[in-house]
Amino acid sequence: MARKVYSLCFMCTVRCPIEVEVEGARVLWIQGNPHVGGIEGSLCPKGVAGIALMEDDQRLKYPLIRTGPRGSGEFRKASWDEALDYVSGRLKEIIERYGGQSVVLGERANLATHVSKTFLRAIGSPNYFSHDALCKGSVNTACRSLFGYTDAEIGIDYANTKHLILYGRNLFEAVEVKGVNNVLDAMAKGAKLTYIDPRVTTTALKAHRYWMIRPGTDLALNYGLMHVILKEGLYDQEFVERWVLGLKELRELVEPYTPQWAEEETGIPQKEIVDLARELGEQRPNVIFHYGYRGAHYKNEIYLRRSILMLNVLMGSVETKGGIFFKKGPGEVGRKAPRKLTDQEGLPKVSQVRFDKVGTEAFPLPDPNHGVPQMLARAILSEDPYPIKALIVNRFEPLHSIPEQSTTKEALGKLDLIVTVDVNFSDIAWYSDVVLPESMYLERLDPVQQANGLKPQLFLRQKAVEPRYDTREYAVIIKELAKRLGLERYFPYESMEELVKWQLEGTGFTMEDFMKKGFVAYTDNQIFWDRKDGLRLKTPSKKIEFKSSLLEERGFSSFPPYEKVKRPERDTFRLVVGRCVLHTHVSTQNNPYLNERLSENILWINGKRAKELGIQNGSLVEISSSVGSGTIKAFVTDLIHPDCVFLLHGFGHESKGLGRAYNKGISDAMLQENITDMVGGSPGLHETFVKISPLRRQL
Ligand SMILES: Nc1nc2c(c(=O)[nH]1)N[C@H]1C(S)=C(S)[C@@H](COP(=O)(O)OP(=O)(O)OC[C@H]3O[C@@H](n4cnc5c(=O)[nH]c(N)nc54)[C@H](O)[C@@H]3O)O[C@H]1N2
Ligand SMILES: Nc1nc2c(c(=O)[nH]1)N[C@H]1C(S)=C(S)[C@@H](COP(=O)(O)OP(=O)(O)OC[C@H]3O[C@@H](n4cnc5c(=O)[nH]c(N)nc54)[C@H](O)[C@@H]3O)O[C@H]1N2
Ligand code: SF4
Ligand SMILES: [Mo]
Repeated sequence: MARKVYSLCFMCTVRCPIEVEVEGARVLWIQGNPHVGGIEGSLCPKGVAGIALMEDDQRLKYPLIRTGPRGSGEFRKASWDEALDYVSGRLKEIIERYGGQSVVLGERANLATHVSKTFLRAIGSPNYFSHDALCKGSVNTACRSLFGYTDAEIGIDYANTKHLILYGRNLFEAVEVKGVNNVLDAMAKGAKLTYIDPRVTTTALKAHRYWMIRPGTDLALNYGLMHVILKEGLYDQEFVERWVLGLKELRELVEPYTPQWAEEETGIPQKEIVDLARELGEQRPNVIFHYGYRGAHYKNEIYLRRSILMLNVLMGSVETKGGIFFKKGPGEVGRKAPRKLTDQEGLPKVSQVRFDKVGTEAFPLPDPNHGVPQMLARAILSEDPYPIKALIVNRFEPLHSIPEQSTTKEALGKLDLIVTVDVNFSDIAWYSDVVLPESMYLERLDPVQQANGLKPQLFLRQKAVEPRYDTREYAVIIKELAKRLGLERYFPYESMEELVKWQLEGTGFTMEDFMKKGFVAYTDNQIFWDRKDGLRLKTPSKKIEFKSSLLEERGFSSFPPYEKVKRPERDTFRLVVGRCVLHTHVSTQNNPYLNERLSENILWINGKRAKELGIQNGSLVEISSSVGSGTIKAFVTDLIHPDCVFLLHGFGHESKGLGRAYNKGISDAMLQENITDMVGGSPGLHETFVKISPLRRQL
């Protein structure tokens, strides 16, 4: 008899709630959880491909220990005891000789992040990092500079908006299912969509207004918009007067940036800029300037993201329906959140300088809870601030997710120990000394997800089927390592059930409560703070700081004048990258189902420029930057701005363990220079210029 299990998708990080139909050891069907508003059965194509991942015989099946040279792919199968004894033995030696700080653990932040952080604190290392800075570090810093809250503590009420403005937030391809459904619902009720991107994406096709902006000039557009909004008094004066610190300074800053000036820089007609400002003046406060999901485009990223957030504030679209809001947690209704291992009293605090120097004068502003991974290779190679000897990687791919792959490879070569926890035979797994396979998401129970929002809720990734191979849950793997290092006192569980029960103590919920619908809610009502007097801002002034103490106390300007962007010359282009609806970053290219749909990337290039260079649609071209080069098929099209070429992220895998994705397409990380927004923390993934030429000998 088939049964239904409520769980959370993990084909990407969005974690959409799902309903899994199971019969015996087989998953028959996965769909979105019908009980969750905005999901109601829907799933994206990658979510559907979860079954293909489960059944993939090329995924990691058992622990591996390397036998040949690094990168040779020569491993032997090991038992869990053998693999864990080996890793803990090597870690012990390294910690004794070089200290706990010589161990770095990096991961894509996930439900077990508190387990990773606990492990590092227990061994005396400050060196935890997540993917956050690579994805949106500067958005995080921008939010903290204005509101005192991180971006993770701020949400967007798409469903009730009257106008959504997206700056390269390609929502209909780089999806979150709930977001997409809510935007479609809002549009059905008459909401407008404005989309800005140098490339015509699916989202552009759905928009009422599309602007093919010159890449890198969004800040100029925003200064032009602000100029009109302030000059014509289109903003929410009551809200701004009550909450904003620094309006006068903003006014002075944008005074010279007329719409005409913005047109020259961005290529967007001035009349259209003025029209948008006036339209929003009518629709406010239920308008959203989307501050970005991936905010890692340019080296002035922090100021672009701040400007987008400031536009929301000017429109008064903060803590209002159809605008942006501050997420509410269980504390809001006098209840307790699930416990985290990091809450434990007695867990050591580590105060040493981090490998990336975040929190020091050299790099004061990025969020130390996440760190800055693109500094890893530099730190390993320079041994500054100290030698790093071991890297533990969980659900993260440093070879593709950090720019300048050649330098990352060089740095990895210097390490004494590389351990990877993954579900796929990723390139970093291929390069590791020990590979520890995690059970894929349908096969495991994970720590509790605390979903703060207008209504605080908890979700659970419940196990749908037993693991097919000799794999384990990450939190159990870490507990076993800690045990071998004599640190088990910080890990008060033997199994995932025990950990989840421990987390739920004091919340008023039990595991059984999740069986019925897959989630539990602390309240049924949406909570909005009073916009007149009740915004609990966490900035020092308790205001929305256009004039930011966070920035200015560290010597950074709150209102920098605009710097013109560099334009490409003759045969060079700005390299811009992004996602598509069929793949998740670098994870799914080997998925049997998704690989069949899309198995390699191609290079979008503007028709006129391609003609000048003698490049035909479908022909091979050489692409090279200062740090790497490769060969790729050209997609000649007028749907992209002439200044840039576009490459889908996630291809060019080198692991032969990925039988279907091996050597297909090229990696953007191989071409990108490692350039960072040193204020906000994100890499400038679109700051690299590449040279394109036709490949003379077509293969
Ligand atoms: N060059 C370049 N770098 C980028 C980006 C870019 O566009 N270009 N984008 C940036 C962005 S926005 C982000 S969010 C990051 C993402 O960076 P990553 O986290 O590195 O990318 P992912 O593809 O999400 O996942 C990485 C690994 O997780 C593994 N994995 C999948 N499921 C599981 C699981 O259940 N358990 C375990 N243990 N492992 C699992 C996958 O097999 C894969 O090897 O990259 C950033 N870096
Ligand atoms: N299918 C799928 N969905 C996903 C993910 C996934 O891997 N696959 N990943 C999730 C994650 S972690 C993230 S961070 C989000 C990413 O969500 P988005 O940020 O929406 O997605 P990207 O594809 O990274 O979008 C980059 C877009 O920015 C455009 N762009 C480039 N330069 C400029 C510029 O100067 N100005 C403007 N306005 N636009 C520019 C590019 O052409 C591209 O279309 O997606 C999430 N959803
Ligand atoms: S967006 Fe798609 S892949 Fe990501 S969690 Fe949701 S259903 Fe899964
Ligand atoms: Mo991301």
